[in-house]
Amino acid sequence: ASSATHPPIIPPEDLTSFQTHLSRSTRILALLGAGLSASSGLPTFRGAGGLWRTHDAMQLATPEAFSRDPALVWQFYSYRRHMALRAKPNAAHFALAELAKRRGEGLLTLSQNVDGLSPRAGHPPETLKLLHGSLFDLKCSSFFCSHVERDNYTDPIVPALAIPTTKTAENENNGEIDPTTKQALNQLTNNGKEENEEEEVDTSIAASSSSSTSPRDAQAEADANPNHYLDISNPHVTLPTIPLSSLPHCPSCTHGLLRPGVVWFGEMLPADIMASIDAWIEASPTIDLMLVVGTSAKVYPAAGFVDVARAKGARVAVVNVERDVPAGGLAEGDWLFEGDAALVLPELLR
Ligand code: BV8
Ligand code: ZN
Repeated sequence: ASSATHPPIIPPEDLTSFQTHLSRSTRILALLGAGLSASSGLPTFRGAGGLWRTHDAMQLATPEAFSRDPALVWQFYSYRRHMALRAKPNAAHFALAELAKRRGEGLLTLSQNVDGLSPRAGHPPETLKLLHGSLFDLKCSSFFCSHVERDNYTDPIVPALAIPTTKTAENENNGEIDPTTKQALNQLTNNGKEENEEEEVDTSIAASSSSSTSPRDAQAEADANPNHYLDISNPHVTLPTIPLSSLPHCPSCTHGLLRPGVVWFGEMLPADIMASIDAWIEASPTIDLMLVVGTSAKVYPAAGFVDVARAKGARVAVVNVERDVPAGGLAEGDWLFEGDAALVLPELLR
């Protein structure tokens, strides 16, 4: 049964030993992954979430995919921005934010997530390192241009990326979404308001990605909700084709294409962020506790910080719905708390 229905059973002796250690810890490192946001309705990379339409998300999150088909990659990221904006931080995001407020420099949080939910939970930005960037940052894809935009919450960034609803799909013109539709316009004007005003469009977009409904079911579902976002993660739903000219362009240089401000596979993690993490690690000979929340800890160099913490004496506490533990497994004195982070973490950090 899914963990969300059965509250996790945390063995009392493990809870006590963990909370005793937490209270005595002065240097804590946390590594967060997609599992932390699973209860907020955002699919993880593994399992069903790893597919978007017929594409492996890991393949789309690459510079090669962007240069080969920038429109498809932008539709993938625009969809994820749309989902993340409609998702809400869950109890685990808030519990971590509260611990970070209490501990200040004593807790450094490394998040692999790009969904913006930890910042929206009020996690103090000075001790939150977004290792893989953010869906809401943009940067110019021209090698010679350094244009960067932070915290751009406009959804969609450009009218052509508006997620089609059955209505807009009707008056599609040459594959472009009609930017004059009310939905496309109020999306544009709705730039960055945290709580999007109730739009007439039903925003209950399917949270599960690439649902396997057949073309007929997808059409029936769309017909049943006349003003409903099409679930463009569903391969049976046609994806509008977008000409290059309609994609976001850089305002600073000779109109290079803007790209999502995330770190793709094969790309370096931001050097300034890595330097600030190293400075925190070097600031003391020991690390007391390594929290590993909702991540398979298989993506490097992020996962490497678990080994760094171990080497400095840290005991490791894993929070995961499965027995998905970092490479090298658990050592004597480590903890594995099996369950949904949204249910387990508030308990642990109380
Ligand atoms: C680099 C942004 C090179 C984009 C992301 C072979 C061996 C070793 C390394 C490599 C290799 N081949 C390639 C590499 C390098 C590669 C890598 O590590 N690949 C892995 C797959 C082997 N790394 C890179 O490419 C990095 N760059 O190495 O550069 C270089 C070096 C020098 C000079 C130039 C270049 C860049 C990596 C960053 C990629 N970008 N994200 C985007 O999001 O679109 S990574 C992306 O995938 C996420 O950010 C995240 O980090 C990762 C997925 O991992 P998780 O977060 O763990 O999510 P996942 O779905 O995997 O797992 C979810 C977990 O949660 C599961 O354990 C599940 O059980 C659990 N869970 C589910 N529900 C819940 C839950 N837990 C609790 N509660 C729940 N409710
Ligand atoms: Zn530029």
